[in-house]
Amino acid sequence: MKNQDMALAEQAKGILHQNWLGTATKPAPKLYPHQWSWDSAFIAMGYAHYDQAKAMQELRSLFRGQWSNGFLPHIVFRQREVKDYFPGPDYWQTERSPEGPKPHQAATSGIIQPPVHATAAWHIYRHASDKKVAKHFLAELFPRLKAWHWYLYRERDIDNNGLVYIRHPWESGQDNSPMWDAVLNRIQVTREMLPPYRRVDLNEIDGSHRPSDRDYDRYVYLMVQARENKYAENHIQKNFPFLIQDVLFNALLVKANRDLAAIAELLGQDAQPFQTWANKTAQGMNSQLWNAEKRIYQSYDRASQQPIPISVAAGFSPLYADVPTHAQAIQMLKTFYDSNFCGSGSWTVPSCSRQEAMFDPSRYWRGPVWINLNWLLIQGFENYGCYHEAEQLRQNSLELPRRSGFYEYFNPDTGAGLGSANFSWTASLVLDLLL
Ligand code: 2M8
Repeated sequence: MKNQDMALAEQAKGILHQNWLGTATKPAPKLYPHQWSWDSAFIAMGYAHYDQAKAMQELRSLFRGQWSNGFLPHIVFRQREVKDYFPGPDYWQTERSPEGPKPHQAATSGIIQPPVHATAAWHIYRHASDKKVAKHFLAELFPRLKAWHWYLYRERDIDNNGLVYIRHPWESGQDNSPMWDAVLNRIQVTREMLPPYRRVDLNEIDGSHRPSDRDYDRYVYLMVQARENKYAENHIQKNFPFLIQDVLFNALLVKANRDLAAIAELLGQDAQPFQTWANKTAQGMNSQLWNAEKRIYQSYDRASQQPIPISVAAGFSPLYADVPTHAQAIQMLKTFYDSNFCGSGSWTVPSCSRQEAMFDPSRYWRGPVWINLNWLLIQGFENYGCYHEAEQLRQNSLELPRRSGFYEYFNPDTGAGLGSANFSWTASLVLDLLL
């Protein structure tokens, strides 16, 4: 490894070390002081290269927050003494669900995040220095992973076409993506309809780099609606204003099912159910989420039964899960070049196409580069033999933190770091790219 790469890897390990809470890793020093679901999966994949015990611990501790119905919450509140995160447990009130954890067991949120966990578990095994211990770990986690995927298909595959829905923008992981604008605009909210709240994220970060207050009101509204329904999906689905069959969520689920099948095989268990789920979701994506005209996958607004005609970087994520045919992949590559997802003098990949009117190079999920999306697309390009694109994207993904630091996201025009400094998944995925 080159000296500059060695130095970058050491810095990345230092960040994970600083963000370690004793049993789990927080995503960022101050902005995100607890344990987040998909962050933990990405973080575990970084640890897997140099500290197998921590990698396993990261996932184990996350699954301690799992509900009795398999639901894996998007936050496990780790530091009960840390009050400065909004919304905390008092807002989620997950005790309203008979399936939520009891207060003495864990405090969690009432929404989920993209299912990268079986992928992380399999990744830990693949890179493990002690395979025996890693196999034992997989055997321990397997029932929990199965319960998690089964929850998704049982409770969220509303049309029985393999497409799992999300019911909150936070469930997508891409909170204020322009994809959600039209759907959120339909929701009429007044302050009287909301519990009093204060945004603590703005203590840390410039408001023009975060979601708007208008969006936050709608996030809080949707949180309250789910809790009023006691988190029972059969009630929530009836006429919830935000029900989306999201590309990224479903693509990651396809991949996670394939990885769960690999785990099952290793453990001598039946792998077929997970392959069947993977194929069903992949088919659902190809029939409902593929936009042949725009040559990219786009999410579907299930509440109003309409496609969401916005092109975002996550629209390429099906490449990562081997969902498109080779012919579709060639079409997607054209979009990658034509729709200003890349271009000379700019950093790839902006999270939203520059051709979209709502593209904003510094506002969170509306344009900035995110290392986790890049990491997915690098593998997606490799899957389809696009090694040149993969290598360019890899270089970009290393050069951004090298120049600007391990930021949460980056301005695609200037490469400047935005959001929180010392962000864990930027560090862990850089490690995965390097080691
Ligand atoms: C962001 O989401 C949280 C809400 O869960 C927030 O804005 O407070 C998103 O970028 C999400 O994808 C990420 O998991 C989380 C923690 O890094 O932050």
